[in-house]
This record gives sequence, structure tokens and C-alpha cells, in this order.
Amino acid sequence: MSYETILVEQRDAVTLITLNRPQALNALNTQVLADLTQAFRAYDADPSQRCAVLTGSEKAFAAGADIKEMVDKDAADFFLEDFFSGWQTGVVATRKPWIAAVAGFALGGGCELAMMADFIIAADTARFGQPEIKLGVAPGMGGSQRLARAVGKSVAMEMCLTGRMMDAAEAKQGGLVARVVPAADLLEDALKTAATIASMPPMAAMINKEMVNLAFETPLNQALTTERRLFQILTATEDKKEGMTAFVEKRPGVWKGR
Ligand code: CO8
Repeated sequence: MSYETILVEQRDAVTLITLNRPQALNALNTQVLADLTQAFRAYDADPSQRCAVLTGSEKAFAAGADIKEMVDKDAADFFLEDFFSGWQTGVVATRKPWIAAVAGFALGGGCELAMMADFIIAADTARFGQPEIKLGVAPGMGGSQRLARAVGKSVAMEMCLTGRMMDAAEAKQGGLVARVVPAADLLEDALKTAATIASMPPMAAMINKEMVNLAFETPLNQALTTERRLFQILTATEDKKEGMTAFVEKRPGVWKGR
């Protein structure tokens, strides 16, 4: 498959997707969304691929939605195109796990894209922010909701109202990112983490992802019931039998993916 704005490679069972619009600090335009949608769907559909990493450049993960693409649109254009809705169906809908590896700027839509990932690993150079207010608008790809869930109301509100950036240390302290690593080690660390996830039974990985996401989308009682049902479904897989037998026999499991 060929892409205009991203690079995609497979490293064993890990798909590495790199945003590649350096001249625009990886600003997210319609073509980036189309390319990412195609790449994430291909990843989801390929049984040989078990985890993905999305990254940007040293300077910018992504500096936001493409302002030059939006500057001449009016409200009717945004409404009729249901602008930004494709991120939900094209990226968030990915069923297999994926990690955002963030260095440099992750602003506006860039911060929102990172927060769509299952978790974020940040370089010590990472800067997160929702500066849309300075453009006369507000987050439109989930930023106000996901940031508030990640770091709490006060910090999210302050960031959205002032447009200030949060550095990697603060992002770690606030729970926005799983880990901060030196910039030079970012990709290696993210790929190694992805390889660990890729070595797990794949259906269990997908269901663990679905379960954790329930915590942010569903009332507790309903989520607990769904967790039990999903657990019960996993007990019917061949990989459950293999995983538990391998433990008892003191050997590594060999996964069938079903
Ligand atoms: N869109 C388009 N182009 C961009 C963007 C962007 N978001 N960010 C950077 N670029 C371009 C610049 O225009 C510049 O291009 P050129 O060389 O042709 O002028 C090139 O990238 C390099 O950028 P700078 O020269 O500005 O680089 P600096 O190192 O000086 O600054 C910054 C880096 C601080 C990241 C700066 O580029 C910046 O502030 N960028 C914009 C950040 C921003 O505001 N992001 C939020 C965008 S809005 C959004 O994401 C969601 C909007 C929701 C709207 C909902 C409407 C319905």
C-alpha cells in the first residue's frame, strides 16, 4: 500500500507508523486522516501484526489539525462534512493495541491523536497542549474529554483556557503518559514495549484493551458485568488452555490467536 503522508513498516509482529509531513510539523490534514485510517485498518486486518506504534519526528509528534486547511472553512462546511468525525471511525475504532511514541510538540489535534492511543510513551522533549482557544476555537477531536479524564478537571481546564504546554515530567506526574524516556531511546523503548504486547495471546490483548476502555465509557456496575462476560469469553479460547497448561508445565505458551 502506498501513503502520501505517513510511512508504514512491519518489524516482525509490530507495525510502525510514522507521521511524515515534516514541512508542516506533521499537521493533521484530510490526507493524514485518510492514510492513518487505511494503515490502522490494514494493521487490524493482518493476523501477523499484534501491536502498533505511532510516532512523529524529533521536533513534532504533530502540531495540531492543519490550520491552513481550516482557515477558509465556515461553520456550515465543518457541520456538513462532520469535520473530525473520521478520527473516531478511522483511528479510535482500531481493535488491536497501539502505542503513541511522542517526541516534541503534541498540540491540539496532535495531543488529541496521542490520547487516542492505548497509552503514550513520551520522550523527555515532549510538549502537550490544547492551544485551540488561541485560534478562537476549542478541541474538536476529543481533547477536552480525554485530557480531563487523564489529568483531572483543574489541570485540563487550565490547559484549555490558557493554551499553555505541559512538559513530559508534568505529563508523567499527571498520568497523561505511561513513561518518559530520553529522546534518543524513544523509538527503541516503544518498539520493545510493543514487542512485549505482541508476544501476548492476541485475543487476550484485544479484550484487555476493550476492558480498560470500558472504565472511561460505561457506568461501573455495567462495566463490571461486561468485564466478567469478556473474561468468560476468553476462557473458551484455545490460548487460555495453552496459557494455563504452559504455566503448569513450566514452559512458554505458544499462541494460536483464537
Ligand atoms: N497547521 C498547519 N501548519 C502548521 C501547523 C498547524 N497546526 N503547525 C505548524 N505548521 C507549519 C507552520 O505554518 C510552518 O510552515 P511554513 O514554514 O510554511 O510557515 C511550519 O509548520 C513550521 O512551523 P513554525 O515555523 O511555526 O515552527 P516553530 O518551531 O516556530 O513553532 C509551534 C512550532 C509552536 C508548534 C508552532 O508551529 C505552532 O504554534 N503551531 C500551531 C499549534 C496549534 O495551534 N495547534 C492547534 C491547531 S487547531 C487543532 O488542532 C484542533 C482545532 C479544532 C478546531 C475545531 C473546528 C471545528
